[in-house]
Amino acid sequence: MQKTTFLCRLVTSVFLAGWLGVAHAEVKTTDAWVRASNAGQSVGAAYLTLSSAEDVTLVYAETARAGTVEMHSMTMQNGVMKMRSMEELPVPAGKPVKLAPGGLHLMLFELPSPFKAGEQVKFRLCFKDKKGNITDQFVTMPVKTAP
Ligand SMILES: [Cu+2]
Repeated sequence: MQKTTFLCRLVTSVFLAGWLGVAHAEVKTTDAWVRASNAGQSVGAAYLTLSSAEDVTLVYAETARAGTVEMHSMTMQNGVMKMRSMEELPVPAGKPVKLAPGGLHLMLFELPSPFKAGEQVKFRLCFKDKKGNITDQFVTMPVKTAP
Protein backbone atom coordinates (compact mmCIF):
# COMPACT_ATOMS: atom_id res chain seq x y z
CA MET A 1 0.00 0.00 0.00
CA GLN A 2 2.81 2.34 0.93
CA LYS A 3 4.51 1.94 -2.42
CA THR A 4 1.30 2.46 -4.34
CA THR A 5 0.54 5.59 -2.35
CA PHE A 6 3.95 6.93 -3.21
CA LEU A 7 3.50 6.14 -6.91
CA CYS A 8 0.10 7.70 -6.87
CA ARG A 9 1.45 10.94 -5.38
CA LEU A 10 4.25 10.91 -7.91
CA VAL A 11 1.76 10.62 -10.75
CA THR A 12 0.02 13.76 -9.56
CA SER A 13 3.17 15.83 -9.54
CA VAL A 14 4.09 14.55 -12.98
CA PHE A 15 0.56 15.23 -14.15
CA LEU A 16 0.60 18.77 -12.78
CA ALA A 17 3.96 19.49 -14.31
CA GLY A 18 2.52 18.43 -17.65
CA TRP A 19 5.67 16.50 -18.22
CA LEU A 20 4.14 13.45 -19.85
CA GLY A 21 1.51 14.29 -22.39
CA VAL A 22 0.41 10.67 -22.53
CA ALA A 23 -3.26 10.20 -23.14
CA HIS A 24 -4.82 7.51 -21.00
CA ALA A 25 -8.14 5.79 -21.19
CA GLU A 26 -10.48 7.27 -18.67
CA VAL A 27 -12.34 4.89 -16.41
CA LYS A 28 -16.05 5.63 -16.51
CA THR A 29 -17.68 6.11 -13.12
CA THR A 30 -21.42 5.94 -12.62
CA ASP A 31 -23.88 5.61 -9.73
CA ALA A 32 -21.38 7.12 -7.32
CA TRP A 33 -22.54 8.02 -3.83
CA VAL A 34 -21.31 8.35 -0.28
CA ARG A 35 -23.41 7.05 2.56
CA ALA A 36 -24.59 9.81 4.90
CA SER A 37 -23.07 9.43 8.37
CA ASN A 38 -23.94 10.58 11.87
CA ALA A 39 -21.96 12.88 14.12
CA GLY A 40 -19.31 10.92 15.99
CA GLN A 41 -19.28 8.11 13.44
CA SER A 42 -15.68 7.43 12.48
CA VAL A 43 -16.16 5.10 9.51
CA GLY A 44 -18.18 5.44 6.33
CA ALA A 45 -18.63 3.93 2.91
CA ALA A 46 -18.76 5.04 -0.71
CA TYR A 47 -20.06 3.21 -3.76
CA LEU A 48 -19.75 3.53 -7.51
CA THR A 49 -19.64 1.51 -10.71
CA LEU A 50 -16.35 1.43 -12.60
CA SER A 51 -16.17 0.60 -16.30
CA SER A 52 -13.16 0.60 -18.56
CA ALA A 53 -12.48 -0.16 -22.21
CA GLU A 54 -9.19 -1.80 -21.21
CA ASP A 55 -8.06 -3.88 -18.25
CA VAL A 56 -7.19 -1.63 -15.33
CA THR A 57 -6.83 -2.06 -11.60
CA LEU A 58 -7.95 0.35 -8.93
CA VAL A 59 -4.92 0.58 -6.65
CA TYR A 60 -5.59 3.58 -4.46
CA ALA A 61 -8.30 6.01 -3.43
CA GLU A 62 -8.29 9.09 -1.26
CA THR A 63 -10.44 12.02 -0.21
CA ALA A 64 -9.83 15.01 2.02
CA ARG A 65 -12.94 13.90 3.93
CA ALA A 66 -11.39 10.70 5.34
CA GLY A 67 -8.08 9.79 6.91
CA THR A 68 -7.78 6.65 4.81
CA VAL A 69 -9.78 4.92 2.11
CA GLU A 70 -9.64 1.16 1.67
CA MET A 71 -11.15 -1.09 -0.94
CA HIS A 72 -13.26 -3.75 0.75
CA SER A 73 -15.13 -6.82 -0.31
CA MET A 74 -18.06 -8.16 1.68
CA THR A 75 -19.28 -11.72 1.70
CA MET A 76 -21.63 -13.83 3.75
CA GLN A 77 -19.91 -16.71 5.51
CA ASN A 78 -22.13 -19.00 7.58
CA GLY A 79 -24.62 -16.19 8.01
CA VAL A 80 -21.97 -13.70 9.11
CA MET A 81 -20.98 -10.66 7.06
CA LYS A 82 -17.26 -10.60 6.48
CA MET A 83 -15.34 -7.61 5.19
CA ARG A 84 -11.93 -7.96 3.68
CA SER A 85 -9.47 -5.26 2.71
CA MET A 86 -8.19 -5.54 -0.87
CA GLU A 87 -4.84 -4.24 -2.09
CA GLU A 88 -6.18 -3.97 -5.61
CA LEU A 89 -9.53 -4.04 -7.33
CA PRO A 90 -9.37 -5.33 -10.94
CA VAL A 91 -11.70 -3.74 -13.50
CA PRO A 92 -11.70 -6.05 -16.55
CA ALA A 93 -12.18 -4.53 -20.00
CA GLY A 94 -15.85 -4.14 -20.85
CA LYS A 95 -17.01 -5.67 -17.58
CA PRO A 96 -18.29 -3.00 -15.18
CA VAL A 97 -17.44 -3.54 -11.53
CA LYS A 98 -20.22 -2.46 -9.23
CA LEU A 99 -19.47 -1.26 -5.72
CA ALA A 100 -22.75 -1.36 -3.84
CA PRO A 101 -24.14 -1.98 -0.34
CA GLY A 102 -23.69 -5.61 0.66
CA GLY A 103 -20.74 -6.11 -1.68
CA LEU A 104 -17.65 -4.26 -2.80
CA HIS A 105 -17.25 -0.80 -1.31
CA LEU A 106 -14.81 1.96 -0.52
CA MET A 107 -14.40 1.99 3.25
CA LEU A 108 -13.68 5.40 4.71
CA PHE A 109 -11.81 5.67 8.00
CA GLU A 110 -11.13 8.53 10.41
CA LEU A 111 -13.93 10.81 9.30
CA PRO A 112 -13.24 14.32 10.62
CA SER A 113 -16.86 15.38 10.08
CA PRO A 114 -20.14 13.69 9.16
CA PHE A 115 -21.30 13.28 5.57
CA LYS A 116 -24.54 15.18 5.19
CA ALA A 117 -27.05 14.30 2.48
CA GLY A 118 -26.77 16.67 -0.46
CA GLU A 119 -23.06 17.35 -0.01
CA GLN A 120 -20.59 16.67 -2.83
CA VAL A 121 -17.42 14.81 -1.92
CA LYS A 122 -14.37 14.74 -4.16
CA PHE A 123 -12.35 11.53 -4.41
CA ARG A 124 -9.14 10.78 -6.21
CA LEU A 125 -8.77 7.31 -7.70
CA CYS A 126 -5.56 5.77 -9.00
CA PHE A 127 -5.59 3.08 -11.66
CA LYS A 128 -2.85 0.85 -12.94
CA ASP A 129 -2.94 -0.39 -16.52
CA LYS A 130 -1.59 -3.65 -17.93
CA LYS A 131 1.84 -2.11 -18.49
CA GLY A 132 1.96 -0.98 -14.87
CA ASN A 133 1.45 2.70 -15.67
CA ILE A 134 -0.43 4.53 -12.95
CA THR A 135 -2.89 7.29 -13.74
CA ASP A 136 -5.33 9.12 -11.54
CA GLN A 137 -8.69 10.75 -11.92
CA PHE A 138 -11.12 12.66 -9.76
CA VAL A 139 -14.71 11.72 -9.05
CA THR A 140 -17.24 13.84 -7.24
CA MET A 141 -19.75 11.78 -5.30
CA PRO A 142 -22.98 13.05 -3.80
CA VAL A 143 -23.86 12.13 -0.22
CA LYS A 144 -27.11 10.20 0.10
CA THR A 145 -28.92 8.44 2.88
CA ALA A 146 -28.94 4.66 2.48
CA PRO A 147 -31.85 3.41 0.33
CU1 LIG B 1 -15.68 -2.25 4.67
